[in-house]
Amino acid sequence: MQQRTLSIVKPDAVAKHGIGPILARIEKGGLRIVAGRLLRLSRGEAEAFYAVHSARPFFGSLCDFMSSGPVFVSVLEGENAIVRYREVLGATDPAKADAGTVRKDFGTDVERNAAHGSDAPETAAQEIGFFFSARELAGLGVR
Ligand code: 3AN
Repeated sequence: MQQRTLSIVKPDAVAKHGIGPILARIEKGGLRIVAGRLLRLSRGEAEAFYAVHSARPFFGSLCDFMSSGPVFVSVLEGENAIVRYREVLGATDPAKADAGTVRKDFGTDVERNAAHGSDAPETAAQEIGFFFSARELAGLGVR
């Protein structure tokens, strides 16, 4: 099943010059980058993006971190893209991530874990719409 998913290279990985290497792993993993942009989230935008976690104890710290520097947001497309990208990323906690995964190699801890990938089709659609318009994505899939 062809799917799209949202990727965010987080501020920690951008600061470590991780954009290029992480995009290379995405492409080596068989996923196509169909949209992408460097931007900095405001604190309010980070709160809106992570609204589902607003009751969690780490919410404030997570939003501070996500608005602390530039991020690279992109839309990835491919066969089972959601699960496939989460395999490229590895476990949420870099200490538990498999060797060769993005979070193992670029992450520091559960908060500063280098990159985000959507976790389900509904959240992927919502998260893609948070950053990209339908117009930006029209006609960009490679066939
Ligand atoms: P994932 O991003 O792997 O789907 P979630 O949905 O459990 O993981 O968590 C969303 C984000 O919240 C994570 N990417 C991580 O940055 C942050 N997070 C999760 N658990 C913690 C925690 N215990 N402390 C700080 N931040 C956390």
